[in-house]
Amino acid sequence: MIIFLLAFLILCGFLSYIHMADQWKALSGKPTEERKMMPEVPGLKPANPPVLPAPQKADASPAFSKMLPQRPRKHFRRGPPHLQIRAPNTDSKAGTQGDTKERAAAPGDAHQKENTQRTIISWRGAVIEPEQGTGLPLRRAEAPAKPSPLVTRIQKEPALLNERQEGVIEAFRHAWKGYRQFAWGHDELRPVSRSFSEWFGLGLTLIDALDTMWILGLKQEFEEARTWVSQKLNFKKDVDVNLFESTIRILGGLLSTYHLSGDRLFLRKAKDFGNRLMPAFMTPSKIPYSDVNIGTGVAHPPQWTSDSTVSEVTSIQLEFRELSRLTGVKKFQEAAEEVTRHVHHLSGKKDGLVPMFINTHSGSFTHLGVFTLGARADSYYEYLLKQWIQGGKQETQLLEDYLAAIEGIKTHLVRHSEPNKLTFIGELTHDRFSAKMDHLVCFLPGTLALGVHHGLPADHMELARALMETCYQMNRQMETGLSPEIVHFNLYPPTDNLDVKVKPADRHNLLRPETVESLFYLYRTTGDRKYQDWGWEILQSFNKYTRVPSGGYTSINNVQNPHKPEPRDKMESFFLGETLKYLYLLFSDDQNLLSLDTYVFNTEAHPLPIWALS
Ligand code: DMJ
Repeated sequence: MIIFLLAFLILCGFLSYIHMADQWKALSGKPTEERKMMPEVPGLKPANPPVLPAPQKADASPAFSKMLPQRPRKHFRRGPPHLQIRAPNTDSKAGTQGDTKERAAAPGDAHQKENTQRTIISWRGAVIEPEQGTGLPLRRAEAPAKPSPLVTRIQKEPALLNERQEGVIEAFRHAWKGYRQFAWGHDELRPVSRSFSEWFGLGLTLIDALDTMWILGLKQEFEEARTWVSQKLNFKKDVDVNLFESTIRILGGLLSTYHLSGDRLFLRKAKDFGNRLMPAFMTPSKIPYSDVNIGTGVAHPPQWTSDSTVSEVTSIQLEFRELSRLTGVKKFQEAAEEVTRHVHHLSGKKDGLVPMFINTHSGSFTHLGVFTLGARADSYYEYLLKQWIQGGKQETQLLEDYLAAIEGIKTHLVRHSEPNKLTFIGELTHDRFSAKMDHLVCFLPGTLALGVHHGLPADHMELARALMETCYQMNRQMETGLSPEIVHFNLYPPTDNLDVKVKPADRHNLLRPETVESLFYLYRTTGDRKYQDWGWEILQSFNKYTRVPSGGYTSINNVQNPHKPEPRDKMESFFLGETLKYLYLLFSDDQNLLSLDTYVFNTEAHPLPIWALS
């Protein structure tokens, strides 16, 4: 009897074990795909990281000299594609555009031969439905936008490309080749190790590069990326994003791509993403937190402080305002403009200059007395001007703050270096001047020139030209021809002939756009071809010292050592979103290619329409 009972109990235990094991397997198997998608953000490591081909050592030869672009060919016609305006596509409306076309080589398949013949795909970004597209802008978020003739005009008139534009296209293709092969759908390419890195886990480079592909006329690449957005981009993820960075790159990228392509997929994605960012504004002061979890809707400041960065909270307005205008949903614009109004009235400024931090509880500036045009303050100034332009030059408070700030800059931060008297922008710490200038500050000559283009005082242009020369010299005086992250200017005659000194910790170059961004504005507004020549020199330096043979470009550690620039193994998304786009536009002689009278570029180089006066 006892033996029988024991045997029965063992049998029952065995059967229930099999049943439970099946359930465990089902439970742990289900989220596998989700885990693969999880970003590698601090404190949120994927349990099961995506499988990649084992990284191989790339030829990290410092000179990369064999990889210099071939002498570009003579003029020939290309550029933005001829597009057919088709009848509305039901597929597109449903948000499930077929994307059924076969491809010989799937992106991210590192084993696939690059020269595999691919099926020619049609250009579908052109589906422009009568009720969609770039709106004739309204000043306020009162109604959804109407279609704009701008979109079709850009597409119908292929530009005459010159050799230098061809050089940019070649560089873009090389960068894209690396991203496509080794980092497809991930945030950033690590070109040397032929792998990728994640920041938000949202395909950052792909989204940042969408409108660049459109502008450069890279149909096939655009279409393939669009398919990824349609099928794989999912914002329903338990992941923290930085409000500012994701706004300027993702929201800005989606909105501008919608405007250029007229494809509502991008607007739908932008609206979804914008909604997920909104919890960031739920703070006691309405000054948004730096981070927000787009899956859970929980927003928070950085771990070490309840402060936000001033440039971050004041450089999301172009995008949120435009999102409201397009969707008719007012909350985006209202939340962003509340911040602008609040900062406008705050004390703690010095002749229009703002501190670098602001507290999300009290709403006051913190760390008072420190003023810079570099990191943490830079785009506050840029967005004052650009919002004023975006809104049809109606919002005089923005203009007043901008003009006051430029006077503050002239009074407190502008100096001249020795021996060559380069005009530069330094920093102020409790009334002590420091001759330190971030490369980030090189956005300023372009912004000043843009203001003059829109009717602001002509003396701003003098400062713009002088600063442009300085930013060029920050590149030129380096052995690689590429600017370091930070320079210090000599205020007294040095023993050598150089105006610029670089500290060992500041010698890196992250493929940033600011110098070429300003060159674009200076060329557009003056027509002086030397700015194109300077941009061409910089592109050649990128090709010589940062290009990775197997695909992609890399940040480098030492711009002063042409023999050993030390690749950092990362291609930032803004290299495709901004640097190459601005170079392409700089080399164009077509003033109507994204005219400064029609578009305003956000701080990540995504063009948004200027609202027409109603
Ligand atoms: C970009 O994300 C934007 O240009 C931003 O305004 C500053 N930093 C990078 C480029 O340097």
